[in-house]
Amino acid sequence: MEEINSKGGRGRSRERGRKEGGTGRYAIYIANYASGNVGPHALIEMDEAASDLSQGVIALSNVAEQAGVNKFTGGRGVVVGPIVSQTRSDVFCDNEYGSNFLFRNNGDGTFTDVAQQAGVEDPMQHGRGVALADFNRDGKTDIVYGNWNGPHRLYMQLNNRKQKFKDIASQKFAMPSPVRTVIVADFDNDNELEVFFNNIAYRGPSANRLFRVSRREHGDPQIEELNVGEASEPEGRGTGAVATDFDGDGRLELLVSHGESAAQPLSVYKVNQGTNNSWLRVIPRTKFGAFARGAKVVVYTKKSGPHTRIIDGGSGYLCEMEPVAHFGLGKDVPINVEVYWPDGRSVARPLEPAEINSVLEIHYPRDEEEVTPTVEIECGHGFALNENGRCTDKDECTQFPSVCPSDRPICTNTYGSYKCRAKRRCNQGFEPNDDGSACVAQVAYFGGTRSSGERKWSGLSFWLLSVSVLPLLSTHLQTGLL
Ligand SMILES: [Ca+2]
Ligand SMILES: [Ca+2]
Ligand SMILES: [Ca+2]
Ligand SMILES: [Ca+2]
Repeated sequence: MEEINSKGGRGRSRERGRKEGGTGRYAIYIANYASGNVGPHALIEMDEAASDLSQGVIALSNVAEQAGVNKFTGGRGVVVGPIVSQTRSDVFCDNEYGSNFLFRNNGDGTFTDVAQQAGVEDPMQHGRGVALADFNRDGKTDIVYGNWNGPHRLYMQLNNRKQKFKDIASQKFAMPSPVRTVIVADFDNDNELEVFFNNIAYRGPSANRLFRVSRREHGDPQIEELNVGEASEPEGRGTGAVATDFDGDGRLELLVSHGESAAQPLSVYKVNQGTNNSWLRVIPRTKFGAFARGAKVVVYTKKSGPHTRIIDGGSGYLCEMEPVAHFGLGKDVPINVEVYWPDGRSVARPLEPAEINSVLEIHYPRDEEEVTPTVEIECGHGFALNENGRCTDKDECTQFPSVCPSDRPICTNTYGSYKCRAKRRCNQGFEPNDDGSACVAQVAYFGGTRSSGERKWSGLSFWLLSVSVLPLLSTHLQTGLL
């Protein structure tokens, strides 16, 4: 512990169960700010062999080297949860003067940095607050973070390509600022998530900002800036912030702390909107009864599909979020809740109408509880129970081959729904691409080497092309997309 304190790491996050993905005991991930070859990232775990619980002795050890996370960097933000893994705890670090890390949990106590393959390295920027959420409700975890006076990022995890992300931040969202904490929460309980950027006024005013990121069917989420009201604090020296329901009315309050460059009092804000919206708060527990950091909570609704929250210990930056999955529901009705622990165990149970607008505690399953529940579980539109008693996407195209109308007969399955489109006909020399959204040049082969369809014409002399074939070719190029 001495080593850690002396390095002054700023982003801290608790992680449960490194070995085999979940022992029910917390570990602590520490992002250090390294100086040269001094101060690698640390991973502190309970050393069970050296501990004697009957005597009250709990020994800790730094296992970062064995785990493969002992990297040297300017560590800033850290967030832990199932990011590219289904339930195991992965680690994302946004760093300063160096590439970000995305440590995929290998399930054997080791991690592999997949940031480069995933497209989240962002090597030229200096990360600060970070949070995990599933903005488009496709079951894949997305990452949002702020860069210090650099473009802020909204990385959506792609559904079609494995463990890859793309930045969909709009120009306004990305606008550089001296950012500290970043919070994702549904502040007005309308069932769409907001992103709050806490900025520090350090060379002139810098207002805090709030964006709503709304899911769209078959498209990237829509991003709109909201009026953050008095929480804009243009002169605020904001350093940290948290969202929690202080007064128990089911709506989140926002607490902003200030300091570092000037002493200012804490501020606590209430949200004016959304008083008539429904909500649900879920608190999963470990087998020891502690808050289950690293757990994933999914609430299925009648109309708006599944909403996912990850209980993480240290997102934000210089602060720690509450270990509660807070769901705004708007006018929708929750029908089923599933909780996944880092070791892969899970429970599912239906939600009663009387449980809307309440706080639920969900305990780690006893052995007999994990089996398929005997009670009837509904999953809502587009989802159905699988053989394990968990809700999963319905593949409408396979289950109902004639689900699409005759004028748009080509069916593509999507998460929570499906798409129908017309058969695409392409001109000679072109063929539909994999998802049928465009015509692409047919692929031709010359002596075993692959080349594009246009190369077929290259065997002809250019002179000939210019006389008769070139007009034909250009017609194809213009009308290739029908
Ligand atoms: Ca997602
Ligand atoms: Ca909202
Ligand atoms: Ca409240
Ligand atoms: Ca589907």
